[in-house]
Amino acid sequence: MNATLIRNVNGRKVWDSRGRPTVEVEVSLDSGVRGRAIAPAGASTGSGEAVDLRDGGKAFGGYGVGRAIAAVNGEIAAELNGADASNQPACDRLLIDLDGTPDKGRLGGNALIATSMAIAHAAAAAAGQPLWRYLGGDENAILPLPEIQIFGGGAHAGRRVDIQDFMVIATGAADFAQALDWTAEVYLAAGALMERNGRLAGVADEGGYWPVFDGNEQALEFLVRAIEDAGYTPGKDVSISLDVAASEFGRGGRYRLARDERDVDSDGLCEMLMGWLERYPIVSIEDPLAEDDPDGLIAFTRTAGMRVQIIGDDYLVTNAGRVAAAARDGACNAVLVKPNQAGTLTETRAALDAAVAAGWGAVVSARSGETEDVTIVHLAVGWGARQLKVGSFARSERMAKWNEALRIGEALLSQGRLPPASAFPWGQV
Ligand code: 2PG
Ligand code: MG
Repeated sequence: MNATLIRNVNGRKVWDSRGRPTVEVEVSLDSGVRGRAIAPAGASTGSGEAVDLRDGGKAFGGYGVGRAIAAVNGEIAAELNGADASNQPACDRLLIDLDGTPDKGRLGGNALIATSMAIAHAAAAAAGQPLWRYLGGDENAILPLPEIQIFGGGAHAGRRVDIQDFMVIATGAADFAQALDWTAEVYLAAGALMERNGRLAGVADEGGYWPVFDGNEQALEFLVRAIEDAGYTPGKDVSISLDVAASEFGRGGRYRLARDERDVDSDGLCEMLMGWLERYPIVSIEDPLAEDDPDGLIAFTRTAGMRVQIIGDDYLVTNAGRVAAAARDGACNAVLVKPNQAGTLTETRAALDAAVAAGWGAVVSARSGETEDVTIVHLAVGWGARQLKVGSFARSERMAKWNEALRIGEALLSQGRLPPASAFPWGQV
């Protein structure tokens, strides 16, 4: 018997945070040890990411995963039978070749990523280790700095405002637990502020407050006030991070800011964002321009890249080749790392490695459709990614991740300590 050989792969339909079906995979090894993982799902997706296999038709709004589950229990299980779970690259290679398409659409990115992550969990379990330690060892393991949403928007909030994520980063916190404490206070203060102003209307997809604002910039004004109301100094203790998700409202260099009733070109959007960087304590900005606007991204990075983190999400889709090319071109200075954009863990890791090689930042990220699965927290720690984005500070598909990080922190030699400020682009100026 070889303890780490795969004996069984079992797919089942489970449900995500939007009440949509998704794929869970359980991998069993020769020794009887098991690993399990669930695929998340995006709403604002990049056109270059691995695509989920969905059933279409009327049931569940077309989001059924019957075909993806059948792929797991059929072709994927047969192919992986006897493969060595402790050789993740070889297992992922089997999955990639078996699918055979550039976008993983035949077997489904959802089927592949759940399988790939379940293999890693099984291998870690066989080694008797938590996944973070199995991936990275003890010596340099450190918790990531959390990036936490306060207001949702864009595709996650019925396009009530155009900008997608208004987030905070506790740039002054000494450790992870303190970063969560401060964020909890800001989230609470933001809710109270919304209520006092007659704007409290529930939460968006990732648990941030529903954005009842008169314009995009008003969300920033409210966010600064919430930070102050909670007793912190904006830009020192707690800073602002945005995901503009500009691919959702821009194409061909034209952008429609519906909430502001404004149409702008690439230069106009850059100018608006530069104005925000002047007026608000913003340290990080994701997808400032659309995925089809590389010239705009290069121009924005040239202007703002020295003082702020510029993250590529839709533009880079967790793809190592794209990260390397963007680094050469001078577009962005950080990558968002979403395992299901790549489709396997090996490809996800390659994108992170490409970012590190370029001297870039990296933010491991959840999707807007999530579950209780906490794999990404282990990846962020085990791979040393230094930053983690999970959505807001409410709802258990989000809190499960923050809580898992607290547990991991207790086991680390670095305890809950966060990377030094100099590890981040905004700490270098
Ligand atoms: C993003 C993510 C998370 P989605 O754009 O970064 O906020 O959203 O999963 O819908 O792509
Ligand atoms: Mg994004």
